[in-house]
Amino acid sequence: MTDPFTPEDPFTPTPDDRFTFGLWTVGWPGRDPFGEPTRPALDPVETVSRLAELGAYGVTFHDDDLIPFGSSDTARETHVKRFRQALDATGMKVPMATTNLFTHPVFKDGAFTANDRDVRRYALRKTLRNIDLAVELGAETYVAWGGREGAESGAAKDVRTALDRLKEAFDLLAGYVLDQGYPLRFAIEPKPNEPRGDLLLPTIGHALAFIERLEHADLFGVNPEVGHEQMAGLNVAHGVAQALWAGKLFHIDLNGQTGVKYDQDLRFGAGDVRAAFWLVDLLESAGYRGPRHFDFKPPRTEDVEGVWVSAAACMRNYLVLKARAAAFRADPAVRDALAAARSDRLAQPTLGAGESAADLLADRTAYEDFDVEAAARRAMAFERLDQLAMDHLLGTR
Ligand SMILES: [Mn+2]
Repeated sequence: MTDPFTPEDPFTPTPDDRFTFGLWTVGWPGRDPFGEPTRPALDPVETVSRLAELGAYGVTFHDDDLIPFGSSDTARETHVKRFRQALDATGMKVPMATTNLFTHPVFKDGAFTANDRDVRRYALRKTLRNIDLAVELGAETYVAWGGREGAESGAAKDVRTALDRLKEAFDLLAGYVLDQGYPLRFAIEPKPNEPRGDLLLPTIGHALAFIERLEHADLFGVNPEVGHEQMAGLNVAHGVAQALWAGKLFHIDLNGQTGVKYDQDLRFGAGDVRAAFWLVDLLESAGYRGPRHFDFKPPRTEDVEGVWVSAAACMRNYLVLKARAAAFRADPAVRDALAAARSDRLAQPTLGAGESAADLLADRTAYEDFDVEAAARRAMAFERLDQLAMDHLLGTR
């Protein structure tokens, strides 16, 4: 058997695979609500070079990942310069950036929807400043995760008014991007809870509906995260499919989660591997062109070397699942099973070309002469199809 981490391995990533990682992912030192960090902070320069060696395409960042909060302008310039040199030296790209609007205590009641107006204005300034840097570094997508936009109690946050403020913020940011002529789009990241008891825009569906109310809705899409949908007990592939259907899948956060519990941020492929299989099958078959971005946390049991093992495994699992999904789709037995499941017929419009409600009412075969009992007796044969998928996923086919 081939060593999984040697170049001869067929699942060794290259930049063409478009794998990206947040600086905060591998850089997470392992601080959690119950324990101190178990690892040292990573220098972004080291992160860029290690990820480049592993075959990644690029990195992404929150402003504070790159420039520690409160840095002077001189220190800021130095941090950006070192980072840019690391990018130039490795060829790594920065396709996405985002703002940290949740760590500093000033954001304890949120940022764009904080009850305090001065906090909201500060949050907008912090975001505008990082948008300028994101564009300078070549980012095409700006992710907006609500962070602490939410509440723990009922009367503390008037949700309808908070959504007015959230719309106001996004309308301002989009207007700025248009005025500057920046080639940047926004991707809203839903999450149901954590760190707040309840967050605004908790699922992909909530975010898609919200976007339609924005002044520059065409500049906004979603950045679904696997684990965030699964924290709400939802089917992530279904949610991502709806985002694709709406033309709104601007970015994606890949990771792992085992059901409805705290935000685990496991490496991609760990957790619900069947959900990961169907998600990769969807992204690949739909021709999704964006980065495959990992937003995970190497468990705090790992040392720094373990961090790189975990990061490499995210990419490896994606490529393994991609190969398994391709084999599933190419299998003649699967094609037969899809035909037996009559999956192709779903693509046939329910009405004939130009058929009206009156025409349908006049069609006796659709109702009066329709043999309901015979149609009810037809088997759908989905189990055979699904077991073929299991066999491919498990490598037994
Ligand atoms: Mn997460």
